[in-house]
Amino acid sequence: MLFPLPLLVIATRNSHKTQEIREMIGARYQVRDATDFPDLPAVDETGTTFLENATLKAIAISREVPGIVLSDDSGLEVDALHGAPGVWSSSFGGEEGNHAKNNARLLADMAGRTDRAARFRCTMVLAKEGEVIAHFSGTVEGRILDEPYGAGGFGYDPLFAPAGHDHSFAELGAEVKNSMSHRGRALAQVTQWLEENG
Ligand code: ITT
Repeated sequence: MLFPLPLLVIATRNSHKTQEIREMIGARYQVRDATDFPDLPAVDETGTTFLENATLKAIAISREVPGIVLSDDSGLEVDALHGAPGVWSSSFGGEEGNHAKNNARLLADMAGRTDRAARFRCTMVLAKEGEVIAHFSGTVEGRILDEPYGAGGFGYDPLFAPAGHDHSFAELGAEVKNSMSHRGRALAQVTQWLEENG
């Protein structure tokens, strides 16, 4: 007899995040996200840290949907910009979720700078029925390129080359990105925790 895969609802409306998570764990979990539950409330990300915002999303969505909810708050930290865009990564260019404007602002702010060091950071929170169960974090170090390269991935991927690579995440492709990304590293801890804790 075949048992259905356990349901894991991702507290996001960013289809790229869901797609990456599904590529990494879709064989073990039935992955859904906030777009599969049209009546869910919008969550105001009023926190000043990734953990605060991930917690807000996980609590709000897990009050409304059955089972375990996983949130992902993530972004890019650039050393020469004192950690910006950080938790404001998705609206850095002035318009929420506009990746072209975000990338244009990043390139403008980085013009002429020799320190190109940066990292992606991802914090994930597991919650059930409005209560936080556990949280996890992953980072990937790298550098900001002088111009966008590649068409894969999303967000700042065309401008970010992970350490040890001369190509951007957008050029390296999903499999390579997932194997070393901030999201992949956080998610590996999530799945290990779920396996160990049922
Ligand atoms: P949800 O809040 O609905 O999950 P969001 O896209 O607004 O979606 P965040 O508030 O966590 O999510 O902002 C994440 C932003 O950080 C995202 O819009 C990108 O600009 C950037 N980002 C995060 N992970 C990235 C990745 O893997 N590659 C490129 N950019 C990324």
